[in-house]
Amino acid sequence: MRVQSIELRRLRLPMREPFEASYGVERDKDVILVTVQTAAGALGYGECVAMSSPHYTEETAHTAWWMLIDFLAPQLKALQVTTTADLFTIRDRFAPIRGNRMAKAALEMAVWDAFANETQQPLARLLGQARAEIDVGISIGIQPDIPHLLRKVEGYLAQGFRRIKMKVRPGFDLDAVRAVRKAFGDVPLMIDANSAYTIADTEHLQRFDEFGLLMMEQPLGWDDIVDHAALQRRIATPICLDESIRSVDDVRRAVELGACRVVNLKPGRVGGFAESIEIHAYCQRHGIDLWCGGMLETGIGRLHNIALTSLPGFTLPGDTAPSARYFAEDVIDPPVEFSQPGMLAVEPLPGVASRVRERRLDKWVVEATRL
Ligand code: OSB
Ligand code: MG
Repeated sequence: MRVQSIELRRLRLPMREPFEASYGVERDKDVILVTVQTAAGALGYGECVAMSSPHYTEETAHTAWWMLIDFLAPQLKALQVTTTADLFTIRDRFAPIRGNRMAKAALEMAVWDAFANETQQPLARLLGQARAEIDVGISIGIQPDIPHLLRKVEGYLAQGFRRIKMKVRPGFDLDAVRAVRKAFGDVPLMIDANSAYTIADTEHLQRFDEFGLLMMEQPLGWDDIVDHAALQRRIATPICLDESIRSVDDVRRAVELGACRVVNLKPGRVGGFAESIEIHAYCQRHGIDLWCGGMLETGIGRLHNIALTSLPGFTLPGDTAPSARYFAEDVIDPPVEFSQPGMLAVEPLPGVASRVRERRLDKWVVEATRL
């Protein structure tokens, strides 16, 4: 397979409801789609998970756009891919460019997707698929008050989601968790603080131990592992790292330091599928619980996350919900739907191209360029 051209499109896709976390509110999905066309005419898609503002990590859709144009796409001009081993060399081509892993992931995943398409192999199988169905949980944004939260939790449990994650921040945390435990008992429950606390809040964070949470996701600094290690020594709740994991080396350092017992893997955050496969292998070797997170992706990123989650080392339900949880209309058709309550089928798709609805997608495009 030879890479012929790369197209970038920026979309503004309407969301059904705003999504609030400690870092801010997301109202529309601002997304870069990367399309790789091969010399034989196959298409591959990749979605950039960078958000419109740098409040989750430092990348934004705007910075990713320019990284892709100025530095990343030129590295793949006329790239030749014969085997999956060649797909792993994309990381080496990108290595001289520091950071910017969301921008890198969008392009790298588009090439994997194109390779699956051109060779007509299911993407999940290329990645190392071990199962045909995955179980999923839901991530609930910060709600205006506890009654709103309880109504949301009730609705998602009724739909069959296998785990509840609630976003927290100082002022919307202990009482909210207590109320959910009181109303719904022993359901699999966790919290995600998106770096809203500091090590000075250790005593406050110890108070979550009484609720038997599955884990506490990224309570401290977005780029920290040292304070997380100190906190983990003083709380019983397992810490899960999200923002501070950018690479397999980050996972190794975090595990060696004792900064986490669980890893949230988002392929779009760590530079793509090759890095994800290595993180998965590391976690399997070291008995670290692993699950696949989400970034409010369109159906394209959603199908990619589902394919990755089919690997055997994903030990806990991920955040990949059906399309309808976020979008009235998705860029793929049919959208991602439950195969049975709380489960998603890993379809044997040779890349996502056959599911993308190009004509529908057009109406959300705000900027486009071909490289
Ligand atoms: O911290 O996991 C996070 C969404 C956007 C940015 C960061 C996060 C999230 C979520 C929602 O928690 C995950 C999803 O449903 O896609
Ligand atoms: Mg998170």
